[in-house]
Amino acid sequence: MHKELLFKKSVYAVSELPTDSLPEVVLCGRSNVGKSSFINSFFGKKNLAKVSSDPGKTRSLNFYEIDKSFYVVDLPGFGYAKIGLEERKRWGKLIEDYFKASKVITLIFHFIDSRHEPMQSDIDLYNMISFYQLPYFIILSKVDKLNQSQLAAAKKNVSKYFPDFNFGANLFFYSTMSGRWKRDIEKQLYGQLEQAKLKSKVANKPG
Ligand SMILES: Nc1nc2c(ncn2[C@@H]2O[C@H](COP(=O)(O)OP(=O)(O)OP(=O)(O)O)[C@@H](O)[C@H]2O)c(=O)[nH]1
Ligand SMILES: [Mg+2]
Repeated sequence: MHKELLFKKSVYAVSELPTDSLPEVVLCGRSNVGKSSFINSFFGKKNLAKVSSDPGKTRSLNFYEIDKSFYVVDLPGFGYAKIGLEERKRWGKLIEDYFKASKVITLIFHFIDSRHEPMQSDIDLYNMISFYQLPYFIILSKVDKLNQSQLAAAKKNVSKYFPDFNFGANLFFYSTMSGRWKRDIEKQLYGQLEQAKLKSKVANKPG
């Protein structure tokens, strides 16, 4: 399905954002939840995004261009204490500036490790982004590490903190170890991109 995948650029300041207006699908969440791994697994290219078992791997906004039609934007993870306070502040500001500056963010994927309860920083992130009223999905990652009853508990945990999220609608499972969960996310992703395209056509209509 995805033919052409390429790393476009790393962005360290909003002045460096791409200017070609392709829609942007943003991956955010705590450090080490599997955002970068998702890119490689979901789009089927092994070493496209840099992955590490050490949290704090992604240090800039990384833009990946998919089929010349949209960007996937991999954000630095938050919540990792070993990254210095100054660096964390800089990332936080960069992320907020990015949400303010970009006019083409189409969809948010917020990753939460399915083994852990959502944390205050997840709620803070949600509150910051929900201001922009963008389509928003929560992805519970690494579900290969859980058994059936733990999976059910993980869903429940999310609804405790995020009551507006329903499994299959805007809450999904994902594992890089299995293709099982990919189709549902793919459907939502392409559905949202299609809707955004229609909206921008209406907005740009002459007269
Ligand atoms: N078992 C399992 N491991 C995973 C999965 N996804 C990611 N991992 C592992 O989790 C670790 C962190 O993955 P990354 O993709 O680098 O996480 P990240 O969210 O990009 O982290 P930062 O760049 O620090 O924000 C790596 O060791 C991955 O191999 C998954 O679905 N299942
Ligand atoms: Mg990363």
